[in-house]
Amino acid sequence: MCIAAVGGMLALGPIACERESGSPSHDRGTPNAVYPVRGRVEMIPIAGQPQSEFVVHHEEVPSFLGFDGRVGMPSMVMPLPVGRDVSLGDIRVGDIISFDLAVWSEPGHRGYEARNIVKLPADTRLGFDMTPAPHP
Ligand SMILES: [Cu+2]
Repeated sequence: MCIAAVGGMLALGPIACERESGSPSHDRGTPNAVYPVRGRVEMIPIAGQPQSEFVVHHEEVPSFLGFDGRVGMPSMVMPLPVGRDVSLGDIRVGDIISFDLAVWSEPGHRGYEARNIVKLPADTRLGFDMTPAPHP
């Protein structure tokens, strides 16, 4: 899957980057796979600002099957097209969310989008946040 590193934070050389993967979805039919994912919102698209987009720091997705056949997607910060019928509603930067990552993997129709975005409790600990708890 195409992973556009945000702010140059991530070295993602080995991950195949498909230009088409982030294109907005229309009626692409049933996705080839849907992965439940959790993460923290890093950016929210702002109306009138085409550069803004929905960006999530997501946890590892161990079962993810990449377009290049690789299994697993590491935790990373990535822009996510949002499903056409999905409203971000009251989702804000910093929110912890769960969502379904829908993936279309047929050559020529590849793409992905976030669906079923649900806000999780603010104290939800994500895999990449697992620092030792302070001693009581
Ligand atoms: Cu990713």
